[in-house]
Amino acid sequence: MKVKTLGQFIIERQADFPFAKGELSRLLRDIGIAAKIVNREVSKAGLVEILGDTGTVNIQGESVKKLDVFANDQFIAAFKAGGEVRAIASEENEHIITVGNTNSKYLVAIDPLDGSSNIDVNVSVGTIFSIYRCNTEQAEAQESDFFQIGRHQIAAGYVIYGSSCMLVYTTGHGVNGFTLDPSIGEFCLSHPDLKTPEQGMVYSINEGNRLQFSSGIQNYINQCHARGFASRYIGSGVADIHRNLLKGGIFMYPATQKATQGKLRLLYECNPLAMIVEQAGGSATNGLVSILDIPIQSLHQRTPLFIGSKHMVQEAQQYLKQG
Ligand code: AHM
Ligand code: MG
Repeated sequence: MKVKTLGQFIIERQADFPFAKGELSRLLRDIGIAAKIVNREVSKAGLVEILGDTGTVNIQGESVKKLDVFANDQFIAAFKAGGEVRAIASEENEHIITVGNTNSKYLVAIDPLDGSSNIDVNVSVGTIFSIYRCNTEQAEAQESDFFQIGRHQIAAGYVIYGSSCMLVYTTGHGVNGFTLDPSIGEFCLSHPDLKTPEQGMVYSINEGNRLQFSSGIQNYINQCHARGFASRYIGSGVADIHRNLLKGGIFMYPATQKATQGKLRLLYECNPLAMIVEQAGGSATNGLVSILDIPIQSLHQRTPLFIGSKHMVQEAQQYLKQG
């Protein structure tokens, strides 16, 4: 069988952008390299007990960083060295990070390790990334340069550190998934032109919050029960949405009484996931409008999220209108 690596695929697809000079290709390649390094550390996470606790010094005399901090540092270092990124917005940093590449065209928004509460218990975690064009005239990018609707994303993707490591991305020309072959250290094309089923049999929501949901959502959940849908909730958004993308289903993180805007972040969680799911034929909404059309006013803005198979999201939205 002829294997196609991520690097080969990216170069092949550069023709999708007639005036591209290869910067986006190089940026995607940099993300792939950083993801491999993060994967290596994630898969060693269980050894922390043996090698030394987080915050202490391991047997090699290196200090052991928390994995989410490690992942953040790793991606930032890759963007800095790669030279294609003007500024970064990360879940781990209150403000944007400018990396000194004043001529580069792109901005990256990233959640370096999503679902990080799952690391200690050997459950999948992920990285989510989103790439925008930097439209500023000034050398130094500003926070407001990131305030673009999700529909303006140039590319988006995620990496899932699971039973295998996968990188899934889109540049607006369909979605492709790559699985890391550890024997050759390369991401290989495993899921070309991914399409999500229009209807699924799975709903994913933290039902522990049920009493805090609006009656519309409670009624939709009742409907899922009545139709015998399976409930699946890992608590790692990337893993839940990845499963539903492949098998069909809906993932919901609605507003609750405590979190009136929901929990998830628009810029580096919901927008990239929404672009991927829409590109695969699914939908993503906050209950009223498409996630990709929500105006953004702050880096860490939150939004309710309903994402997945088109017919399921449409039906949930009907219930949401009831209040
Ligand atoms: P994080 O970015 O702090 O890890 O939080 C995001 C995660 C998502 O991956 C997941 O879908 C959600 O939080 C789970 O939240 P909850 O524990 O409230 O159900
Ligand atoms: Mg997150």
